[in-house]
Amino acid sequence: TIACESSIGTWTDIKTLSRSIIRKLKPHVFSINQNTNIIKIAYPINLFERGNIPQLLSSIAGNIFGMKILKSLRLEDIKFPPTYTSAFKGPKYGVRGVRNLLRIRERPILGTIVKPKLGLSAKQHAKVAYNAWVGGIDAVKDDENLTSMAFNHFKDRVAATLSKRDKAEKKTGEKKVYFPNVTAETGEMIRRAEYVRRLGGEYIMVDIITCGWSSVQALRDAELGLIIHAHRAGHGLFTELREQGMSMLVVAKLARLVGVDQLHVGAIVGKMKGGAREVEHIGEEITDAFVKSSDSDHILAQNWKGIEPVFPVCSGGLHPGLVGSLMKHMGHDIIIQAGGGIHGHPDGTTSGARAMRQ
Ligand code: CAP
Ligand code: MG
Repeated sequence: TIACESSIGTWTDIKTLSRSIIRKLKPHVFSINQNTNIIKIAYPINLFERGNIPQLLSSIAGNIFGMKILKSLRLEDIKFPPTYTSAFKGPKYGVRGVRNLLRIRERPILGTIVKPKLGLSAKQHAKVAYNAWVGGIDAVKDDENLTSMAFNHFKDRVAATLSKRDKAEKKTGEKKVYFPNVTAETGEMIRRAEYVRRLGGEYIMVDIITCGWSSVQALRDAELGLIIHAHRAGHGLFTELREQGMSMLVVAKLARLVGVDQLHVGAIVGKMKGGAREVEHIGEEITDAFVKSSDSDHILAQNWKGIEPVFPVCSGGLHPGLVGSLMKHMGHDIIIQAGGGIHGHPDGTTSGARAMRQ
């Protein structure tokens, strides 16, 4: 039923379905494991429009999730052939581009989220950002629900914060970056991104789940010359339950296809859910960093030709005391972010940033 509803079938035999359609487009259920309840289905490539994520999801993660015949269903993974991945641009910058811009070769990139999430004025926001940068943080970002607010307009905040970035660079002699949250209706989002570019920003941040795949793809395809930081707020709506929904691994693969440069994947030791195995696995899949012959072809299959790796972001409840154990799991090719773990330092943001850098 899953294969059928997701491709050419429906609940009953239909006179309009010819033998030739069946021959060309029928799916193949090639593995059913009755112990694990894992089912693997192969679909002919012509069932899918190249470059169209909504069409892919309407097919294999569409009607079938609402059908009475299934008690529960979870989409755990998708493997794409090169003919499918090649229709997408993927990240413009990815791990390489970010490291080149920041001129940081070995260590993890350090970021902070300005806190409180909401409430500071544009000027106060810029000041907190400055304090974090001069303490040793590389990147400052807006929080996921900070867009253009009555008390903190997007344009004012970007102008004030980028001007503080210039000052922080001058003071420290290091490259500093700011990820303004452009999340909004697609047209407005692109206009906000263009504004960031005009003011000399190199980055934007977007909430990929709440904006939606086509909106994020439009942002990437606008070719604005900006690095895209992807926040995943809301993914838990469908990734949390073990027996229902869609895995974060699938989200990460789709995010890589549409072309975000860095993506929140979980922090294992922090405040958010997500076990070590799951988070490490997502990290491996989007960076291609650990392509080992001892691993299953599953990981090797991720070596998408011509598509840059995504930089994994570990965030949520982190503080200096957790950096060691986080890096034991994730290695050094990560972006580590701490909000509360920096601004909660008893001596304030600059000391928190310094502690994090140390
Ligand atoms: C972290 C954060 C991020 C979470 C999201 C927050 O702040 O800004 O949104 O990291 O989770 O608001 O919680 P703290 P994930 O450092 O103060 O926790 O990265 O798992 O998507
Ligand atoms: Mg946040």
